[in-house]
Amino acid sequence: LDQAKEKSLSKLISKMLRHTPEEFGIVLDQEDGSCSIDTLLTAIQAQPKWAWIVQEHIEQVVSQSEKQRFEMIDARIRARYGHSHDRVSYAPADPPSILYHGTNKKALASILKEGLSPMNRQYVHMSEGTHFAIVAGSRRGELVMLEVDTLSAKQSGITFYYGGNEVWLADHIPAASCSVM
Ligand code: HQG
Repeated sequence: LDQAKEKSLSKLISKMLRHTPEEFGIVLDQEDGSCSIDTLLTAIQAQPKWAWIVQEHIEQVVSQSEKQRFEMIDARIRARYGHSHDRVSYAPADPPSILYHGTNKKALASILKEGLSPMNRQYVHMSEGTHFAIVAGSRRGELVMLEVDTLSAKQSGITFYYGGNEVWLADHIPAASCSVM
């Protein structure tokens, strides 16, 4: 796969494993959000544009993803994070004292008032380093970087979950635990 095709296939797999599996006849495991690689492959091949895809192409997308969006375990595959519908359950975990969330200027006033909400996803996404937060926040306008004080969030009763590869998740982050960098 060349880079453009790899990116485009990665987007299709994200759609299938994070957002609308039912649209592709995929049923995800309710606990971990996985399906068998065969199921995913069959669903991809059913798209006329992608009829030529084989398992190695999926493996390439999984291994080349800088963010390690997907995880393959034995004969199964899942998105590590980012789900909009099927809620994947994670074990609670203890985050570093500071996490980063990149957003855009237009969202700032609302975030500073209401805190961070999952919006169209199942969880708020934060990262351990600034790199992925900058990438996330730069997608929709002028970047604003927020620092999340995880200790203060925990004291307000927030549970943190680890999605893997520096990505942390929570149901909500109170405004009082967010500060602009
Ligand atoms: C904002 C990508 C107004 C929030 C990324 C964000 C990430 C609020 C947007 C992952 C708000 C939601 C997730 C509030 C939050 N008022 N706006 N109260 N609370 N927001 O895409 O974190 O490449 O659902 O700041 O890199 O941007 O797909 O979340 O701007 O890791 O693998 O509402 O998705 O990863 O946007 O991105 P998103 P996100 P992938």
